Amino acid sequence: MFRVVHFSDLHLGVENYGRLDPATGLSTRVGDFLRAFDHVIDYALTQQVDLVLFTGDAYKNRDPSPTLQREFARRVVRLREANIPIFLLVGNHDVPHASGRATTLDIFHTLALPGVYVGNRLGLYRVETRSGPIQVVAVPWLSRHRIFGREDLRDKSLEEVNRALLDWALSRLDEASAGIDPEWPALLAVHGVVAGAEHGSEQSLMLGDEYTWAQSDLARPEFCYVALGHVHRHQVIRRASPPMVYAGSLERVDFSEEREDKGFVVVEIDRDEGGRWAARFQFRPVPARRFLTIDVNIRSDRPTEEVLEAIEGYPIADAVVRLRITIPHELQPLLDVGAIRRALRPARYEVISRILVGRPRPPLTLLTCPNCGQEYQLADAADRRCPKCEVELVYHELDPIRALEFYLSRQNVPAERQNRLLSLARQLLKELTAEVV
Ligand SMILES: [Mn+2]
Repeated sequence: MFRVVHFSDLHLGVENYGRLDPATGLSTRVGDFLRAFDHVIDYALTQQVDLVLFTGDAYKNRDPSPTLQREFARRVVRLREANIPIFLLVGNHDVPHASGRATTLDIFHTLALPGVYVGNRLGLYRVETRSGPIQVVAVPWLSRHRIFGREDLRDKSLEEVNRALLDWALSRLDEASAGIDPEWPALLAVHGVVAGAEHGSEQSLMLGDEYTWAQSDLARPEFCYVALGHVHRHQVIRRASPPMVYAGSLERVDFSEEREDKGFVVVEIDRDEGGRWAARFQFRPVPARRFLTIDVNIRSDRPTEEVLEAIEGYPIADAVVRLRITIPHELQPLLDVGAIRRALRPARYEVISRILVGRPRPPLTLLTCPNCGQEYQLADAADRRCPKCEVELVYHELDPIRALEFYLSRQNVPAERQNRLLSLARQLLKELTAEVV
């Protein structure tokens, strides 16, 4: 019997909802991700599994910092020293934009460490384990630029390119599958989207130009288990042999994953009654950082007390907490945000957003000439008349961006700097109003 640990989508370097930890120089969220990773490694070591199979996306991006690379390598070495091989499949976040550049995992291939395998090309790999060889057919993320030349891609639609990519991959997959020795178990490891997969939050990490595998393309009888990576929600795509399973990510990226279990999959491979290799699998949760949303709908004119009372009912200790307060506009000044923050102190990290109900006061009122359209501030037009047209000015409400624009132009801020400040202001405003309806 063989036992394999299948985990995926580590995404070291994701830092949202984290603070800088002065002791490590890393975000506290990176600390969370490493702790979950340690959990997987510890399990593999204490259970003395035969193989650890990682199905891609080691880091948040293609250029991980040396510190993140060191932390990743440290954990690979722990397995290596225990003679447990690890197979590292290349995911889309590991692939560089230019074909000549290395993937984030290529360094392990270059170092040629015994027991460390890098699935950076579509093909058949033979992994030596203490229980005998396991064959892995690796299907890394298929990068258009790595497979086709620029000329091949010219004038092709995205659909045509993706179809060509899958056709190319399927013929390679046929070749690789033909080389499998039925004497030993064979696994298929794929980083990508399989039809029927339910996406979670990783949408925000995706590129939007993805190709999709048909289940029938991958459910080949040569394999006893299809290990999937890329989609962060753990899910079983197919239960019948060969089972097709997304291990899912080890930590939550954002609140859309609040209710998802995070963990890894333990696969047991043995011969069935017919003598063929077959797999059973089990999901094992890791203690991922808890995410918790608290919604408070203000019903009285004592909003702070209402919020504090609501917080008391939740297990906020050590969780990443999102507090959403729905409050009438006129009550907002009564909200004691300092007191609310103090109440949230046991949380690991807190986000407080307000959903304002009712009509806001205009941030700035200006006067406009109905004739020439020239805008004036009150101080500049004391008699409420346009100095040029001599007609009465009308009040004019400005949204914050227009108001800033007006202010900057009156301050004679250079045009280039104006544009930069306005674009930053738009960004800020977008963040501030993201939760406001
Ligand atoms: Mn991915």
